[in-house]
Amino acid sequence: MKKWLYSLLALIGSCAATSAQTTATGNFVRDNYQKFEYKIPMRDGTKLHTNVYVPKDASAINKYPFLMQRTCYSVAPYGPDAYPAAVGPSGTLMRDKYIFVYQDVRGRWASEGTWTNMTPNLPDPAPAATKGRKKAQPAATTAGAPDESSDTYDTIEWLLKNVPNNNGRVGQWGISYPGFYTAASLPDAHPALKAASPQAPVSDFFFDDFHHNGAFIQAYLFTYPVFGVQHPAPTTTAWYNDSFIKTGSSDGFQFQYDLGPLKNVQKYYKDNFFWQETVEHPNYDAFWQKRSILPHLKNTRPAVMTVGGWFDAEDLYGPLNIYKTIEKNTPGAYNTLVMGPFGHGRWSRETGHTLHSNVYFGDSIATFYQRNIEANFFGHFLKGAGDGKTGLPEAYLFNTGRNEWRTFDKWPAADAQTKEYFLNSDGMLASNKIMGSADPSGNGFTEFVSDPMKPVPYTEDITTTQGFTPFNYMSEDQRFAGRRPDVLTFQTDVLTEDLTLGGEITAKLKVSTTGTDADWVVKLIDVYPPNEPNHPYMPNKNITLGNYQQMVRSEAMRGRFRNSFEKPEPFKPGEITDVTFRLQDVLHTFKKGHRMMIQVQSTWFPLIDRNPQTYVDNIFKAEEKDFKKATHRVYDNSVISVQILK
Ligand code: PG9
Repeated sequence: MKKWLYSLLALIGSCAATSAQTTATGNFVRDNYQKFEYKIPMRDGTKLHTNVYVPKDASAINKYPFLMQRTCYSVAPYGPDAYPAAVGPSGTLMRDKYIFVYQDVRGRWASEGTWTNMTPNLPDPAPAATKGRKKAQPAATTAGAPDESSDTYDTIEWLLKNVPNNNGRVGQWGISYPGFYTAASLPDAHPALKAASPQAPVSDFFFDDFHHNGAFIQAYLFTYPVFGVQHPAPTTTAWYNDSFIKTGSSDGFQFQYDLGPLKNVQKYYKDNFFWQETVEHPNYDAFWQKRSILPHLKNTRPAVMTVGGWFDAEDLYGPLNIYKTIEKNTPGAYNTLVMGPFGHGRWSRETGHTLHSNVYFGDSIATFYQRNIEANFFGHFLKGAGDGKTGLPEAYLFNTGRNEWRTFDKWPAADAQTKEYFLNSDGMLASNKIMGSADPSGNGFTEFVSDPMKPVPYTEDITTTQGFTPFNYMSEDQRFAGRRPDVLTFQTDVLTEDLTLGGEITAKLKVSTTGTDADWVVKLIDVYPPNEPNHPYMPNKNITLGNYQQMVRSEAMRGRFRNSFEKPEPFKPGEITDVTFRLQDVLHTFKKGHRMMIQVQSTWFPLIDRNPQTYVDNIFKAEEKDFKKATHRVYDNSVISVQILK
């Protein structure tokens, strides 16, 4: 779509928003919706606090669908006369009007019960005797508690019967952890659940949020006070502040920058149940496996539109893998994917989608998504024909190098061509195999000394906290890292024509180390030419685009899990070893005159915790003495496999 159209949309949107919000009381929700608070009983008797906002013009002849969010982050404000400034995933849907439902999940805030992270899904439906629904079975989650699918089923059943003037249809959406609760409603879903949009959903904590390929995301240390306590007080105190209070200082999360072993964190979290669980389950064992929602996404009946952001540092694995899992397990389901040029959840805001100081694609992109994609999806299935003829594509993805949306009828695209680039020891990233000269045997390699006491920072200034979780690094200039001797750099020649990567990226490293353990980080970078004019979406005054090395995609792999995430293995010193792992998908055009670059390193601090590089059973319990320098080699028949689009 033309840029002028985007800005026109944005202008219309912002006018509509202001006009809608300059109402009698100055609060659009209070003026247009009636609030009700309920304690909805689940099948095991546990009551879940639920706020319901009903459009004031709802009636027997003007019925509305439900649009629900279930959350562990509090449905504040509490109290029958306390109204939020907005409801729904965006101002667009708030003005389109739905019966908006917000529920504190089991064990959180004003709801009863016991909280458990990423509630494991109960076994598949019990026999017909229980109306095809799971029985509340003990031990599968916490004692006697059902799962999120059951709680959502019971909530929907209750709402349909007890909230007047509903049209019998229910939608669910949620961003991040609420995105997990949306996906967790899909197994054995209630028949009235017609449309679900998991957005930046957590799918599996061993690959989303708390770990990336088994490497612990140390930058999340300060979030444990939120996720490792039962029943935070049902107040309007933002849970975010709660995490600072619990860590006893206003900058409570500074301790994540401590170069000591993680066992030192114990003094902060000795009675934090999620920290104990994280520490006692360093491998992908049953504890984490049963908390993944992916194995349960089968026979999906509700229409699904999964949404993610290419610059989402927290949950990029989640949206891509929820979409792909449903596609694989339930071919023919209405299952679509939207990936925009956003950070975590930034598509839901009317304004302010800036990805901190770097790339910024403007408010009109989010407005376009809200009005042309999200409103269409929910409107069709909850108010319209509901026959799946939404006119939306299977995949609506934004090309971050061309600054434009592109639609696909399959993702990864059917016509994507796989191409392999070698990490040659002469620093070239070449698709033709140029053997390095460093080793007469022809096995060229590049080597570096990795010192866990001098780790590579994940961002230029690690003292600048990035808010709740790491963020800015997803598009940050990587020249600060490339200058280091412990960061290997490989780049193509200057591109003589545009090169579009669209699809999956796999790193197939051949490495060796003098140690017995090592992590591997691979970063895909777009190198701008010296004379690149400033882009409309790189307006940051501090950034001169000349020679900018923009991070496009990056991922870590804890080397001990190279053969199995469940059964870690040490490295044999000096032995050439395969370490193969997936970076998350991408849609990015490297323009003519740019270069494509790969950086390889072994530390990424404090984004991921430091690998002692001496194999120990549990890195969370490593001692100072275990942290040792090691010399790592990357052999030039290492390959980065990408998918190229015309
Ligand atoms: N995905 C985000 C998150 C989940 C759990 C821990 C930390 C962050 C989120 O819900 O915002």
